[in-house]
Amino acid sequence: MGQPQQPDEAEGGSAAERPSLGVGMVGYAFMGAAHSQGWRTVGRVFDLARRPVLAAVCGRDGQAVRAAADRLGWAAAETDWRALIARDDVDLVDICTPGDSHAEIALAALAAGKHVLCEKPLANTVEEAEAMAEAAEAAAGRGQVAMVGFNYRRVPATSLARKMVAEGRIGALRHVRVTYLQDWLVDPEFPLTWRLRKETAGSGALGDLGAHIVDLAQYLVGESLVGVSALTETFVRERPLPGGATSGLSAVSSDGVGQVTVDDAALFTGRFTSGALASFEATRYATGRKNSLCIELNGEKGSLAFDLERLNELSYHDGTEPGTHAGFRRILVTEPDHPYLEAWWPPGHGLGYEHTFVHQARDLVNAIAEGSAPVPSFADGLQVQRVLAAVEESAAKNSVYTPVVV
Ligand code: SOE
Repeated sequence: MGQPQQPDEAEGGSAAERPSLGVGMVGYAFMGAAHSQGWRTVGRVFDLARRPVLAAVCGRDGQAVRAAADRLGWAAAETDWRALIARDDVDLVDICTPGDSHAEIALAALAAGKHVLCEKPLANTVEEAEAMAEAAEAAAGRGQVAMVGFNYRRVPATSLARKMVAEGRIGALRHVRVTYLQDWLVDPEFPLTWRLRKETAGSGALGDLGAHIVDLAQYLVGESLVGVSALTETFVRERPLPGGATSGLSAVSSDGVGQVTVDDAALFTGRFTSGALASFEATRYATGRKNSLCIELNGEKGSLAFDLERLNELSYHDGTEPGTHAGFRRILVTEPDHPYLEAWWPPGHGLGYEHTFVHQARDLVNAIAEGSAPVPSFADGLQVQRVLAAVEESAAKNSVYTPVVV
């Protein structure tokens, strides 16, 4: 079994004296591995008032979770999330499971007095998200914090873009254009995993990718979407079960195949409070696009553009410059005075996807240490959930403009 990760005590010597923050994580697949990386690294890079300790990881399969604990650096393994929450060495519960268990685990953790980090989308339904936001608000009064894992806010370039929008560098906003494209479902023989069933995932590309871009757009703009018009589609409606008819999903199938009950793609337009217009595309069928997230904002005075495949860069056009030499310029976001970068490498030595989870851990630990409210809060996660619900409602009515219920 791995030992709890400690910050480098040789440097400065004081880190080990800081009060620890015991983390307990539920789930250890892709997101669990990414969060583990964040927890392992954060105290070694950033100067934190609390010292994160990877106390225990939880999963249903005892052998597999013990192997994951060793691999990912967790001190102990649990097979029941209730036992994880009950541990005295766990102060913070990090939820990295499919959406169908977010609400139950988060509500129990908050009731037990723990801080909570929950992967996106916050829940599978608006009702669950409402209960979670309500519980988080009550827990805040008891000094607990709850945050949603919208990690793309934590790319230095997107944080810089937010700062530039807030400073008025692009002026009054007119357009937002966002796409989040993947292609892992193009093959009709790709198996029916939990992500393709409504009861586990809530929705498909909409909740998985759409949730990210709705949050990112609203964060960058600093406003909420007030209404949407949407189309969704499920291109391949039946898929082979993983492992054939004997797999855990066999209840939903006959002859080794099962129904896809979520969307494969979601397209929608939206309106922000200020009247700015937005378009969104989230799909798992964009052949050749692996994890392509692009966002562009056009304002009266300028434009900003970000591409996750070039995440150390931000494009900026200053529309107030003389037309003779105006144009988009590439800001290399690796300077020490750029967001998060004071603690990393010398200028020009870029960061990657995994650093967003380190930054997420930093912001959460800081909020806990300072007793401040972390963002995105569960209330922010609920608002995104309401946008997703409006998208589904609009799509069901063939794109009728649907207000986001506040
Ligand atoms: C889906 O393919 C997925 O893993 C999402 O669940 C993540 O949130 C996203 O960051 C990458 O893609």
